[in-house]
Amino acid sequence: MSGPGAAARPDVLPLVPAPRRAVATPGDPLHLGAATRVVAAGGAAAVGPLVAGRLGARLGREVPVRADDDGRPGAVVLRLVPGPAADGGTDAGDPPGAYRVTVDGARAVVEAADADGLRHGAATLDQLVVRTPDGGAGLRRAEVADAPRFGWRGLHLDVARHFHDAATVRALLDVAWSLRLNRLHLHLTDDQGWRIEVPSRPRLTEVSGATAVDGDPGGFFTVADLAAIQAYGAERGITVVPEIDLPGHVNAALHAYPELTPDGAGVPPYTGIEVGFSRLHADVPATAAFVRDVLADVAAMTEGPYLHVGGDEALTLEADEYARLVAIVAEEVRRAGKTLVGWQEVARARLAPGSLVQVWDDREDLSAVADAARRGARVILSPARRTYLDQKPHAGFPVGLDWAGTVELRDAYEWEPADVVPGLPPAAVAGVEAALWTETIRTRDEVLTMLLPRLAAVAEVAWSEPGRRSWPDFAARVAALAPTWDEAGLPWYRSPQVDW
Ligand code: TNX
Repeated sequence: MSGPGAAARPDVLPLVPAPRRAVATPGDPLHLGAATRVVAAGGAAAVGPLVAGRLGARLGREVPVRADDDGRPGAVVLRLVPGPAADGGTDAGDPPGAYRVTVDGARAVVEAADADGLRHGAATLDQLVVRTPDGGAGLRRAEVADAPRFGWRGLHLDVARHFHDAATVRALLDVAWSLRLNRLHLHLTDDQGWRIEVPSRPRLTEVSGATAVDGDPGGFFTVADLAAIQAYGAERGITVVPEIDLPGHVNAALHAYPELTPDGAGVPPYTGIEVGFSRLHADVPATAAFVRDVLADVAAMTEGPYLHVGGDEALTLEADEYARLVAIVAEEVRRAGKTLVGWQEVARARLAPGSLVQVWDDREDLSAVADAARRGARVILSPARRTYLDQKPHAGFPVGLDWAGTVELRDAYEWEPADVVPGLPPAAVAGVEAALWTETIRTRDEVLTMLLPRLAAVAEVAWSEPGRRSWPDFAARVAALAPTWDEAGLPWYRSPQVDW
């Protein structure tokens, strides 16, 4: 069966995010069938199973992976090549993650200088799959040369307000891979629940794993769950960035460990959705040991180089005590050998060069962020009006918040990362991240409906150079891509801004 979008727009290559160069070449699609096999040797072999698994799922048949290329038609070849070339001919050489895809009548070839480039090329290949009139499938003939604009292309998921399980996280990793994203930021702790097992502090999950917004069911990831999520991400080129939100957003911790409160009496669990009221106490003796235990344990189970420590909305902390607490947190991150990531508020504290500051509220004065960047921090852009995909796409939408206004598809698309923070040196922009908070988002289907198609818009802002981006062009490509979401059983929001 032909996807309706694909059939209606045979001229549009449904590539999202927009590649640097893409040409549809003449001729029938490369047939996918019994002769289809993935050929991957050496360093490319690590990517073979991803490509074979995905092609196999689209075809409904097993696709083998072979190390040798016998030259027969039907091969999908993955090859590591020394750069440059994949960038489509710029002189600057290839940034990490660049790739080239060529599909002709005989075979498909994906070439890149690194495995991540092969993974991005594999996602492009996946978007070139087309249903053929005989009921089979093929790959559109095309030549694509592509490279990312930013190195940090993230998706954030809040599993603290409502827990979302490993199966949902895997579905998101599949979507993130398909859009060439490379970070999954998991917001693991907040006032309403604690979602990651910490071996040295078992009460965090024993007690606060059970709570969630509105008394809904809780849940948490074990150390083994997190390892499995990271492995699934790594196969797709996605680094998991765990967040332990400190020194605010800690009611679940204070409830599990009463010694963290000044009178030692602890606090009741919290299941509302107010923010900003809870805090650690710099002068409570148990605080420093708690921060050390938790961050050392979480660092030890984190495969990537980043540890996100939150730092947002500690509204009941004076500036002085906030800075002392962030210094304690930053020291533990350094001791654990990780790079600190924090929300924009941490820019007011002293940070090691190379730390990452994540901007979220651009109604605030962001001069401290620009100052931190001049001292060596790098900046991730998640302006709520553009990238907070927990905000309703339009008034009256059944789930979502609207404190930042509504975020329609075009709002998520038409903005420029370099313009968000006044005075920010352009080289300080690490990238872009979309955020999904879950105060009102309970189910997998709600998660996906909030993300699609708006995540595709944010992904294109993160990946594609400004000169490659235009709304009408994006609208046509995303409409051509949507049938693949239907095919994969992913619910999505039919934005009225697109002619689906
Ligand atoms: C602001 S973004 C928050 C979160 C909320 C979110 C809801 C940030 C650093 N803090 O605690 O969940 O708004 O949109």
